[in-house]
Amino acid sequence: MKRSVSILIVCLFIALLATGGLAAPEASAAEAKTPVSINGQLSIKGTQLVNQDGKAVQLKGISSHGLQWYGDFVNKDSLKWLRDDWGITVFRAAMYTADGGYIDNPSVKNKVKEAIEAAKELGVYVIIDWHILNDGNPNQNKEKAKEFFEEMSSLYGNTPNVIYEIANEPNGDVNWKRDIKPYAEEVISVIRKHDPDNLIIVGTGTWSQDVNDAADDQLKDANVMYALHFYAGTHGQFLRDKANYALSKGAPIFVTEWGTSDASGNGGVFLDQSREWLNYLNSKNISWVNWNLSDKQESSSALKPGASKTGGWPLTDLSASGTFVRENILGIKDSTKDSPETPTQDKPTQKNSISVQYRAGDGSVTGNQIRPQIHIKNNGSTTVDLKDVTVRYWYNAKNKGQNYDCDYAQIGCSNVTHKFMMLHNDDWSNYAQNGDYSFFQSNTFKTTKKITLYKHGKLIWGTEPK
Ligand code: DCB
Repeated sequence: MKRSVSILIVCLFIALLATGGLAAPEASAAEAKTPVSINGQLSIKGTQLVNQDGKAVQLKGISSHGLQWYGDFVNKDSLKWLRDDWGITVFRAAMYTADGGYIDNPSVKNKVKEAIEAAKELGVYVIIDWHILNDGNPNQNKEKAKEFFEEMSSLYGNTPNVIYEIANEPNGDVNWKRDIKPYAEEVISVIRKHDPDNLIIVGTGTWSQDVNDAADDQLKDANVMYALHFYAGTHGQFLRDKANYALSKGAPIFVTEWGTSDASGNGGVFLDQSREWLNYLNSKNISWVNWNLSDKQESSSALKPGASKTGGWPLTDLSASGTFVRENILGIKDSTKDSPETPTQDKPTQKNSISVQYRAGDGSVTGNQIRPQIHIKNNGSTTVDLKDVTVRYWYNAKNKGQNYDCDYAQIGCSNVTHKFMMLHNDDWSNYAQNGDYSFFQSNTFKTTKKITLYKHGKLIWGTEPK
């Protein structure tokens, strides 16, 4: 009879060296990798968003709610938290034009500037969203839009952080050829006077669903993308079909807004449908931004009512939507799918294999130490000599010096040796400790393939990071 036997508990305690005294804070901040320091100037190749080296990138992040209502959630502290704890690479500043937004209250523009300044300091990309909605035809405030983007592009046209979204969601009696395309041509020519190359995203008809119309009659500019928006409870395969059509015509797509809710921003949440969408977007490498960062009492909001406006959110302050979105930005296991007792991955495929279970010894993700706790599990019936076995925990070292400590090992800490291996890894998703390849937040042991095992130096379990 075969039994699963846990043959070893190795608890590694790895403390990052304190930076004290050696490097000036400015110097270490400048060295830290950020999404923008790694990817630099973005551009379009075919339908794919690429970085300064021509490599495909998929940005993921979250949008503010209307800045005139929930602007308090947009500041350097909240964006820093989103970068470090959520792993966002892009943030969207949604500046409503109507409904008490920019047209009636131009000072809301200062919030956009604050978001851009913060994004520059933090090295994340930022979308300047001219959020038309009740004003469904962008030509209604075209002159104001040109004025606004004239200012934004002359202020920020030389920073690679900035992405312009010039018409959130055209809707109502509005037509690509007659209304949206001519508007876009005028606004693009204003932006291009000051900014020759940053991305410009153009909304499409029916609340940015008609990417097929844009694909049939594309803009000339080389770095233009078309906005596709969806709400998981309302829009399904028919809209993915439109996206496929647009891609087949060579039209690049950016999902600058999507929600786990229905199209009202409420209802649900619809996580199965959201998963289907995200699988689709990931399969096409399409960048996405979730709606929305606020504590409004509606299901699409990421935060529970009363949550802090400056980040630092414990997981208990995240709504169901916020929890799901954060996990999907980080690329960690979806906590709504598997109960801790029966992780689906806990079914090693190879016979007689050894596998790895892991839990986070320290749930706080921004500390100066990482504390992975690891089980090496023998799923077979033959004895494995542990002196032949190596386990690798993959993480991003922000400081040069690394310290190791063993808290506890079933076989005795003196029988565990360690070695730090430095690898060059320019995978931009790993810039934060939180985006560490092997890390995920779990109080219970779960099987993971992101901690690798070797026997005589040969990989026998898991998948190494690319
Ligand atoms: C878009 C808008 C966005 C809106 C969300 C959800 O509108 F770009 O501003 O956000 O999708 O509807 C919601 C907020 C609410 C707020 C409301 C009005 O979450 O708190 O009260 O805006 O400002 C869409 C998108 C799709 C469709 C309709 C709308 N659709 N819409 O497919 O029918 O009518 O707002």
